[in-house]
Amino acid sequence: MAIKHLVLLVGGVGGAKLAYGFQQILVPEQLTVVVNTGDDFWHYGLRICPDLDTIMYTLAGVVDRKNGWGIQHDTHRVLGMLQQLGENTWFRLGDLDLATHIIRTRQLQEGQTLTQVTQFLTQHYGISHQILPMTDDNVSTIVQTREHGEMEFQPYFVEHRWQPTVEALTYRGAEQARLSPAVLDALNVADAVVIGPSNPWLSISPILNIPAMRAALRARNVPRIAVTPLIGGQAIKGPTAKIMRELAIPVTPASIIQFYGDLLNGFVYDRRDRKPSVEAIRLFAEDTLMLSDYHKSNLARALLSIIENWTEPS
Ligand code: FO1
Repeated sequence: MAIKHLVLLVGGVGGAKLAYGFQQILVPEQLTVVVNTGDDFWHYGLRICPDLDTIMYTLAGVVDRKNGWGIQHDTHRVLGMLQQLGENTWFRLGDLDLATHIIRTRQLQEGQTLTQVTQFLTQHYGISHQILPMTDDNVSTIVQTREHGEMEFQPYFVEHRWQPTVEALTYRGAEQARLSPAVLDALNVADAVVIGPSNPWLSISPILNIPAMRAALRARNVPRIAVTPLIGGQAIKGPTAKIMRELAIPVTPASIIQFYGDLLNGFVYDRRDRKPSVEAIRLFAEDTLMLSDYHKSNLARALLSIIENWTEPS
């Protein structure tokens, strides 16, 4: 069966690689990328949506490939001047990147939803595939740390380089958050849902903690497949393994499967790893290390083949 519509749930850099892979092999009508907004925050009076921008810049082909976020060849003159004026410039905003935040902030203040603003920005960046924030309501990931108590996400992740010890995570606003009509429409027509290899605790949980999202996923009797964020007991980038250790969770793909629970009916682990000993879910071994654009499309193609060959048990 050829796929009609795939919904991809993602966070930032890791998820962006898989989104790029799907962008290469699916036409715009076949793909919606739903993005975590739990990392969003206000900075210098601007609304910054790091994961949305990472996905947007990646699909527009302008992302800084070294960092995985921000715009390639950007300069930091504004940041330099802010530093001269005595600011602690821990969050590195590029000069070109600032334009996105200025436009977004103004449009939000004029009363547009984040979905509408994102549609405007993606159109102007020449992206045809649909990128949607997980919700138009405010959700903030809050990190409870041993050293500093409760921290907002960006100070934890960027200013403190995810070094504080995580004791717990909460997703402020998620319980009350609603799904936008655009996200609901995409889920209603989806014949597959893929959870990208993003950090389950930091990037995917904010999405799944919206009750309507969990309900919409459970209502879809379609392949719901997560891609492992771990290879050989390590995260490719970022603190997934570190956070799992701090939360006393074994750093294995089986723990990720357990974490997602009944929201999944399929899981892709890395072919370098041993098959997780988990029943009641379909397991697939693939090369999940997306070092090049070729690997990104290959993983997307492998997922598509899994979905197209999916048959419900009779
Ligand atoms: N990540 C960093 O590690 N350091 C930064 O200074 C930084 C700045 C930044 C600016 C704009 C943007 O859209 C993203 C930025 N990121 C930065 C990435 C980002 O904050 C995190 O990778 C995500 O929130 C986690 O997915």
